[in-house]
Amino acid sequence: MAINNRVYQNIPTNIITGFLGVGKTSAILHLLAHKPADQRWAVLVNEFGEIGIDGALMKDSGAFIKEVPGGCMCCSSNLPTQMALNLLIKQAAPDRILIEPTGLGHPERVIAMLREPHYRSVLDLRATVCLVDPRKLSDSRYRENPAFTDQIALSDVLVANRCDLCSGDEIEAFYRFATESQPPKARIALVVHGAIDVAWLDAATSKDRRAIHPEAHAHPHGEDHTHGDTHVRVANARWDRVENRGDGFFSCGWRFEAGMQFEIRALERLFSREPALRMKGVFHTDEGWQQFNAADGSYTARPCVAANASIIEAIDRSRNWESLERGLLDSLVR
Ligand SMILES: Nc1nc2c(ncn2[C@@H]2O[C@H](COP(=O)(O)OP(=O)(O)OP(=O)(O)O)[C@@H](O)[C@H]2O)c(=O)[nH]1
Ligand SMILES: [Mg+2]
Repeated sequence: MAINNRVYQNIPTNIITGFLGVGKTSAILHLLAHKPADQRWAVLVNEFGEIGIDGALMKDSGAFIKEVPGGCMCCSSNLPTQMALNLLIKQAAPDRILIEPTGLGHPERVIAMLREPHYRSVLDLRATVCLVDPRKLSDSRYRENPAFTDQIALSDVLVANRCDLCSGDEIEAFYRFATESQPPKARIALVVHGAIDVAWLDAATSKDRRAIHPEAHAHPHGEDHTHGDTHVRVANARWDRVENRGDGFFSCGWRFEAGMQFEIRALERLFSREPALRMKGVFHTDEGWQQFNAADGSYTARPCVAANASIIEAIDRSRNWESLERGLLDSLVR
């Protein structure tokens, strides 16, 4: 591919998959911190919610980041993703590209898009890495979810993350499951906080991996899959909210102008009440800018670089955002 007369060829590219909140962004941050110092890496991140948060979470990583918010990469139409990818290649001229699809996304179409003739000589698609929380393997709500099972099935490298929260039995069950996978995984590993090894990105790939639910995303945009069918409610000049839904999940994002300040203690109380299945945000607080990140019943909060606005995204299995919104508004400094 030639962009501005410069030819880009065979850029090593990896997809980092895994279900909502498993630790994909943590893994990418770990990889960026451990990459060869003389290389420039770029990240393409796709989020289910309309307000991208991961870009802000990775802002101080030093890498070139591009976000495609609002749906999953495969069906938020390939066009915005391809445009973002082309721009990322042109602007960053990267030595490697890491791609984080949404945790609710089915990886098959993403892999197919990257193998299209247009990208064949540009991208060198290396190992697909999937992170999985071993505790979820025994939960039928996850095992029956096509995106969850096919993220695992289509991965070359299968990594158990969040191992600090797992029992010995859960780790053992993961290991048994992973070693029985066919075709065999190139690498099976146990980590915490996404501490994956840079070398695993170049593990052997296999074109024989097949999706268990190939039909899962081969859909016209229908009743239960309305990515892009967003609902925006502008509350007033200082904040607004935007909703989306698809695959049985609902998302809601809020944007508060930077001049509005949150009480950090009130946010801590709000996040510890677990108001949604997945919630993350970047807030201007009375103790500076802070990122909050909640998944699976616990949350982390840490200082971060300033953003243009406080941004919050929540994902849940039902759409009832009123009490969370009230909680956010009640957390504002008066
Ligand atoms: N206890 C524990 N927490 C972890 C681990 N890995 C990640 N986390 C935390 O889990 C939360 C979600 O991590 P992310 O890296 O944002 O997960 P993600 O898969 O990128 O999330 P989405 O992009 O929203 O799907 C954060 O608060 C992390 O700090 C781990 O191994 N152990
Ligand atoms: Mg993420």
